[in-house]
Amino acid sequence: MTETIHFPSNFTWGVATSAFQIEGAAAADGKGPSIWDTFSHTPGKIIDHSNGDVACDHYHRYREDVALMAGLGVDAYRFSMAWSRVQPAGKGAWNEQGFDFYARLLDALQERGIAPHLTLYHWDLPKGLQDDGGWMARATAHRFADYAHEVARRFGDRLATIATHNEPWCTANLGYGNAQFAPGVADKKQAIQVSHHLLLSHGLAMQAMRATGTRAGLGIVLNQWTADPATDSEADKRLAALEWANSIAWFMDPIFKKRYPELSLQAHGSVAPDVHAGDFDIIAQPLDFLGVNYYRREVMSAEVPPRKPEGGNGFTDMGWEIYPQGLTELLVQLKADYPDLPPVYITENGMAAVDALEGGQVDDQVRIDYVRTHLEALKAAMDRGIDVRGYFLWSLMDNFEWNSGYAKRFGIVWVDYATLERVPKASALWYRDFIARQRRDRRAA
Ligand code: IFM
Repeated sequence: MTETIHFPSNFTWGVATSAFQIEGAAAADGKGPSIWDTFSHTPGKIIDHSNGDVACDHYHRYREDVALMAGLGVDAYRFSMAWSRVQPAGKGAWNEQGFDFYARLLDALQERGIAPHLTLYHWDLPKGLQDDGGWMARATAHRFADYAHEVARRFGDRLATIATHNEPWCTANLGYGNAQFAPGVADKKQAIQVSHHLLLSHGLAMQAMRATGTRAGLGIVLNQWTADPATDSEADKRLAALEWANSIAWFMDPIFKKRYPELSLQAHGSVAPDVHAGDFDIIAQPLDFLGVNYYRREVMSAEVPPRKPEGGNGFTDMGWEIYPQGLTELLVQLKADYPDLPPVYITENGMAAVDALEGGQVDDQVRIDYVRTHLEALKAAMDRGIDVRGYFLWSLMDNFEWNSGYAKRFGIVWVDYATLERVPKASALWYRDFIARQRRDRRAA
């Protein structure tokens, strides 16, 4: 029971969103187009034929949204900046009106005592850079460092943390590997090269931001899971080891060990990335924190057709297995593989559910159970010595779930897309009470 969980008194409780998923105002005040504007307007790409033109209209309703956060009593808000809002082409001129929006948002958060945790890149590359080759072009990594430098120079003293990338695995594998995400390329060699350029851009951005002297904590956010063999067979175990190497170690090893995992390099063979001398020295910048996004595990099966996860705890509306203990196992495994693991934030965790607004309420008990069991799993990892500093629930509100459009709801606040009205779900009230209880118990201790 959550009543018995006690997190440390300085633990950060937060909620998370990203720019393209909530802001709307796609062309307002000088914003340039991003690859997600282009992609979502391409017929056949988004399941419900929607786009991000309006989304939750957070650009105009941010004050209401910050008030919602204050009502929840969160300590912190994780959000991303739309690069093409502040630099319309991704190179050249800055857009002061775009920066002004984020300054207003920071003011509103500051008024409410909510700490801002910024992500620089949550998948919405400026179209101008895509026209120059996107993440396949090594030069894009340098443009990203210029952008990171400018943001840290302007806002570095107002931000609690700055993450370079959100889930580069997705940018590479869904954007360039299987075309599910923008820019819609399906080419394994490109996906692997892009992952290297993303890591390089992370390292260059870290250097550029450090050079500003910012006191914000600097890091990266990775989506991670455990890879379990479906059975005890050697074939399943081999697949599980390869999945861990390709998805987790592929991004962790360069940062913490200045190399790519050997297992993956062997498996990739001729599609291994082109790595320049000195790249790993750039990538392996010391991190102030690692952001971990955890939703599910992978179960690896060599059988045809593959065995499916048993799903004893059920599946989410995304079809993802609910597996809270995977969060404990993941964090323990990370610490074993990377003894110098920096402090961790759980930067995303939450679920898509089939919600319904009835009588002005949304009874999403299933989401409450998901969050509660994952918090228990998180605390179990902390009790085993993993240094975790905070938890950000994904997501503050229902929003544009990429190629699923508005058909999947991850929010703890319901959004009526016809009126843009926000209604806190039962999970929001539960999270509010949970945070309040943590504070009360802290005071009593
Ligand atoms: O909505 C996404 C988010 O943008 C990145 N992490 C996973 C979430 C749920 O799919």
